[in-house]
Order: sequence, then structure tokens, then C-alpha cells
Amino acid sequence: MAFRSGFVSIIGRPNAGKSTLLNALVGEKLAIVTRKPQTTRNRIQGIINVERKAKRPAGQIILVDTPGVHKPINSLNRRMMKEVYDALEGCDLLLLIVDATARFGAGDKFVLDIVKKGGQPCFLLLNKIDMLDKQRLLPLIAEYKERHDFAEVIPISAMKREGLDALLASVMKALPEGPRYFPKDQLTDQPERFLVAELIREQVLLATEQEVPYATTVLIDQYEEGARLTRVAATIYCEREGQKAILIGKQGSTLKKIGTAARLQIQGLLNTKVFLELFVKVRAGWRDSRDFVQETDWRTQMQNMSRAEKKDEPDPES
Ligand SMILES: Nc1nc2c(ncn2[C@@H]2O[C@H](COP(=O)(O)OP(=O)(O)OP(=O)(O)O)[C@@H](O)[C@H]2O)c(=O)[nH]1
Ligand SMILES: [Mg+2]
Repeated sequence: MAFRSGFVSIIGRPNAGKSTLLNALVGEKLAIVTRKPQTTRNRIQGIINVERKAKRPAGQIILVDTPGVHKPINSLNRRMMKEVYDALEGCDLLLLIVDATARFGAGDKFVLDIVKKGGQPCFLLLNKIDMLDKQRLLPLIAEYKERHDFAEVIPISAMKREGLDALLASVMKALPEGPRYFPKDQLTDQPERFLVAELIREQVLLATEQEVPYATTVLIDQYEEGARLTRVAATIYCEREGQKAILIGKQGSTLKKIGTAARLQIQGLLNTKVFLELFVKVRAGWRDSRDFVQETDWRTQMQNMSRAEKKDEPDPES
């Protein structure tokens, strides 16, 4: 049986459970998950190697988690939506994930229209069925089938890992013959230092409320891997002095809480001891600055870093 592979993009509204699904299918925490909508800001690849089993061929699925589809109101939002559209381009299969417990509304129609325009085959995943009244399931499936010609409709619980075997089997069937795109031991395209920044941002999201989580971003200033200790320094950017005061907290208590929780998470990821230093800075209106938003993207950061390294190298001509 020939090897199968392909790019499979997960799309849906904020909070539908896209990142939870990515983590569950890959079996590692590659994407941060919180109860707050718009948690994910970049597209994230998770690589699944499928072993040959009975009649099922072996293969590699490159899953792509995306930010939740929303109407953009600033540069950050526009960049997030660009990440969604980039993930749709050239993918072999779409997984549209919806919160099955929520009513279908204008936001859902907006996502469905993007799916229809994309034209790729699409599976509908009815997520959070652990919270759904079982009698609601069949009518819900019928409703959705009226709205679009989905290649499959699969009820799942990403959180409880229900329905995921059926999902994987169907995805494998839908993928074309193809090469192994990534080595077997690679789980994601994200560099570790970006994952570390995300783990810090996750703790910021968990520790703050209202506007603060949305007005915050995290950039790594220093990342040094030693034999026994990894040193990380990072800056949490917010937009106003009042937000900075909230992030720091009384006598630094909030920042300390964020730092301790993030350090434990990072240690779990890297499997080494971590020394973490956090700073908070105000950058007024950064979400409306195209340049700064661009700078917060790890792909841009990687490009800048490799450019800086090249500059430091001695010029062979001189
Ligand atoms: N009960 C239940 N909760 C779930 C399930 N899947 C995800 N959740 C919860 O839904 C919330 C949002 O999950 P995420 O995975 O961050 O959702 P997302 O679609 O990635 O959200 P954005 O990144 O903001 O677009 C979290 O609190 C999850 O724990 C599920 O199957 N059942
Ligand atoms: Mg997400």
C-alpha cells in the first residue's frame, strides 16, 4: 500500500476547540489552550505519523491549527486572519470544527462561506459532544448537511479524545499518495523558543481578564541553552500603564505568579531546569502597528535572527 500524506487545516470560530484537537491528535501540547476566544494568533503545524495497520496504509498528516475566524478590527486581527487564509491555500483537506453546543449564527455562516470559497473537501467536526444532549446530535447533523456538502460529518470531543480514531481513519482515506514531508521525530514547525513565548502568553491569558489578555504579547529577549540550565528572558508587552500595573500586580505578585507557572510549563517542555526572567513594557497601540505586529510573528523573528547572524559572520571577500 502506497504511503499517503497531506496538509490538513483546522478552521473554525474562536473557542471551537481547534488547538485542543491539534494537541490531542499529535499527543503533545503544541498549541496553548484557554477559555478565552482568540487565544491562537499564528498558524501552527502538528505532524502525525500514522503507522500501517491492517487495511490502513502508513502516512503522514500535517495538521495546521489556525486562529479563530473573526472580523478584524486592528492590525493584529488582520494578521491573524491572514494566517487563516494562508493555511487554507494549498491544503488537501479542511476540518471545519464547530462547538456543537452553540447555536448556529452569523459568525458560523462567515466561516462556512470561507470553506465554500476555498473549494477543498471538508469534514465537519461537531466538537464538545461530551456536553451535548445526545438527542440533539442527529438533528444537528441533518441541519449541517443542508448547509454544505461535507465529505464527512464526525461528532467528537477533542477534550475527552472521543471520536478521534474515526477521524484519523477518515483523514487517511481522504489523503492522496505522497511523500513523508518531515522526519519521523519532528512534531512541529515551531522553534522551541516560540513555544516558550506561547507558554508564557498562556499564563498571562490565565492570570488576567477583560482587555489585558488581548492587549498583550510576549517576545523572547534571550534564550541560552546550557548543559544543565536554559536561561530565558522575555518581555510582556501591553498597551497602557494601567495594564502594566495589572500585569505586575501588588508588589509584583501577579508577574511572579505568571513567571512561576510559566517556568514549570517550560521545564516540562524542555526537560531541563529553566531560569526565567520576565519584564513588562508598554508599547502604546501596538496592535495597530503593522510593523510591530509583524515583529511578533516567529517566522519574522527567525528571518531577522538569521540575517543578524549572517551580518556577524566575517566577510570572506575582505
Ligand atoms: N467540554 C469540552 N470543552 C472543550 C472541548 N474542546 C475544547 N474545549 C474547551 O474549549 C475552550 C477553547 O479551546 P481551544 O482549543 O483553545 O479553542 P480554539 O478553537 O483553539 O480557540 P482560539 O485559539 O481562540 O481560536 C477551552 O476551554 C477548551 O478546554 C471538548 O471537546 N469538550
Ligand atoms: Mg487555538
